[in-house]
Amino acid sequence: MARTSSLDYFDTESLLSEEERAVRDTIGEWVDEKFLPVIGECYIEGRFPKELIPQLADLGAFGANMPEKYGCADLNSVAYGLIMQELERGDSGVRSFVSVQSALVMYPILEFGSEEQRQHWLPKLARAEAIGCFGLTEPDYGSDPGGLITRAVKDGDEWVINGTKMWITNGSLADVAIIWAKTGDLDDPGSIRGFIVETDRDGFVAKDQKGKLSLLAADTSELALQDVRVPDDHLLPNSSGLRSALMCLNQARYGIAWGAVGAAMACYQEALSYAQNRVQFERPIAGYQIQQIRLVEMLTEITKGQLLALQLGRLKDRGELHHGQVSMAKRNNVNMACEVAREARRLLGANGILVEYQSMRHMANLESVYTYEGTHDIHGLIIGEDITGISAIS
Ligand code: TGC
Ligand code: FAD
Repeated sequence: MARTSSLDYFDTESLLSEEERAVRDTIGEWVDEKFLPVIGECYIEGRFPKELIPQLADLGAFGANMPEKYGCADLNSVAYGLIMQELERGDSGVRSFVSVQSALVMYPILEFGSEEQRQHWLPKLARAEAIGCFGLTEPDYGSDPGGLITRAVKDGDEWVINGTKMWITNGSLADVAIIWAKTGDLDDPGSIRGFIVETDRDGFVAKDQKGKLSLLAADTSELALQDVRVPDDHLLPNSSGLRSALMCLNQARYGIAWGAVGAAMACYQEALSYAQNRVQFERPIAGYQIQQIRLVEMLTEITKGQLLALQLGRLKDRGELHHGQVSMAKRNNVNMACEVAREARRLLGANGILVEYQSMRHMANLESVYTYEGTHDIHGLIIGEDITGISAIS
């Protein structure tokens, strides 16, 4: 007799609270009922389904782990992670959208902003009345963001910002951008600080990144800032150095560690069902040893990823998480999801290349997830430094 609940082979369900399960089920139902019916078409059209954004706001998906006084749901980290898992079970693009808004726009305002900035922006961002993006990466500074050349120079009671940011998720949809820049000039660059920049300011231009073969249902843009002026109170006053930007990345990488499990679960489920129904040589292909081992390996790796994400969340909720652990979970779970998606696509034969099935869409998306928020290699080197005490990065 097949175990019908085999997506949760080790009963991780029993390790979740009632509230955590309820949050997961609410988002999961939304993904099944509202998101999955439209994602295939959006993917082919190359557009993010932005008409669904208000529904995500109604579900409390934005800044879900942030305080109620700013209009957020104040959930714990595990519930937040389960939201990311369920969203990415739909598509990495929708998880990216929510991740950026929450971890990379709301979090820096909460952590490094003034009380006025928090009260002004967080409720709007939670209700998606404003959409945000996060500009750290530049054309010549990806893995090495400490070298960034965007400059913010003080002029009276304003800052004047010049620079180019590349590969910015939500860039063209955004009303507001968190821009990381060095204060000072080229001779004396000063330290890296974060700025809140409205995207309708003079000199701010966002341009869609064309030609992507991954994350087609997501907005990715280049931002050009030419003499963009913002008042002094748009500086995030408590941001200080690259460390502040990296603290934001920890939050987003945490969500990705969970999200990747969701993408892998979708691919495994599709592969299992296909194998049970597709008959070749007068037998379902699930009855052949090669396909069984393929499914067993997928499920084993997913199960390990689920347990890693859950323990990561428990450590985060206890305030005991360190960033090497986040790197290990992001690195392992994304790599695992890439392998699962590829194996699922192969199991599906020719049908596996069609958009009606999910595995190839996830497979293509996960190549971006493998690269962004720190590449697989960079996370390996972060962990390597953590365990040896020697940096092999530079
Ligand atoms: P390094 O000298 O190692 O560190 C500078 C300072 O930061 C501290 N630090 C951290 N703090 C908090 N969290 C972390 N994860 C931290 N990592 C390092 C460090 O202790 C130091 O502090 P202090 O006080 O001594 O100044 O810096 P480095 O220049 O050698 O950097 C190396 C490295 C590899 C750690 C880092 O730059 C890196 O992580 N590179 C990858 C870049 C990246 O992940 N970019 C992501 C851009 S955003 C994005 O991709 C969004 S996609 C979103 C979506 O669509 O979902
Ligand atoms: P590079 O840094 O040029 O790396 C190229 C290769 O060299 C990689 O294989 C890398 O692992 C390797 N490498 C680099 N350094 C070392 C080293 N020291 N040792 C060994 N190998 C090394 N950024 C933002 O700021 N905001 C966003 O919203 C955002 N969204 C993104 C969305 C998408 C779809 C993508 C693809 C990227 C996004 N990024 C964003 C940028 C992303 O974070 C960077 O692409 C990533 O950090 C890698 O930088 P890079 O592409 O310049 O690669």
